[in-house]
Amino acid sequence: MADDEIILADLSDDELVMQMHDDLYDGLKEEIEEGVNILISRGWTPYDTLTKALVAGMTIVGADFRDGILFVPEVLLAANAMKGGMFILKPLLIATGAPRMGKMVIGTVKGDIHDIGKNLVGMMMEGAGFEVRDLGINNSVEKYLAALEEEKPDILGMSALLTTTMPYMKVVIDTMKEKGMREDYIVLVGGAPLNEEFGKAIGADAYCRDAAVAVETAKALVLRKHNQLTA
Ligand code: B1M
Repeated sequence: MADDEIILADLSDDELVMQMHDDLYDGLKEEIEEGVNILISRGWTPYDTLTKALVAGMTIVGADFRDGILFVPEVLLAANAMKGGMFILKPLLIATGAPRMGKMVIGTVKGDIHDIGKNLVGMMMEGAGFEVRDLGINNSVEKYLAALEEEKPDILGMSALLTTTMPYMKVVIDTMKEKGMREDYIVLVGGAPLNEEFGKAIGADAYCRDAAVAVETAKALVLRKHNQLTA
């Protein structure tokens, strides 16, 4: 072992989180997995581990990607490391014993292959008691509609990370309107380039800034829908 090798378990919580940001940046999947396991063993909640160590680290990657300091291959490695950490956290986020809340179909829109945020929303929704059918990435309007027919969910969730793909959400919502099925579902949208105004403009029920907001919004709107149905 090299003298200067860092022993993650010897670091304080703050040092470990900083080191995990560096390791995520460098795409070191095994180190990220080890770091996640250490934080959990120290009593960190899965949610804090996810947001403070992983999501915050990915924000740094995003800034340097934007500024041309990092390129696609490095960002793919960082994404792979992040997924390694999320894989460990997934069962912990889901195993909350929350009562059954409803069902959601979620997918990233056509032309877009970003899936980390969407996966995170899916995990947190499952943790909150929703059944989730994940359609993956690059979904055409036909794929969304087929899944709605098949699953009859309460909620359709759509994710887009590119300014060039976010308008596709309107294509899906407009097609739902044309087919007279828009009102049968709660439509939630999210992704880094979106905002509340965009959500309103395309006719979604709500824009969700992050996974925690998606869960809160979903719970509130499902409750409202059930109250309307029983009124
Ligand atoms: Co891409 N990429 N990327 N990328 N990438 C961004 C999005 C970008 C902002 C980077 C930058 O320039 N700063 C930029 C978009 C610019 C723009 O359109 N304005 C960009 C670009 C340009 C590209 C390419 C075009 C690069 C190229 O090829 N030249 C290309 C496009 C490929 C395509 O999709 N067709 C590309 C490719 C890639 C990789 C494949 C390398 C990789 C994706 C790997 C993967 O996902 N499996 C990648 C990554 C990792 C990023 C960044 C760095 C990180 C995204 C991420 O995972 N964030 C990203 C920079 C950034 O966003 N800051 C960037 C972490 C995640 C937890 O956050 O996804 O925002 P986020 O999800 C949040 C919320 O947004 C919300 O909740 C989540 C959790 O809190 N949310 C929802 C998301 N979806 C939701 C759905 C909901 C509700 C809430 O439904 C109800």
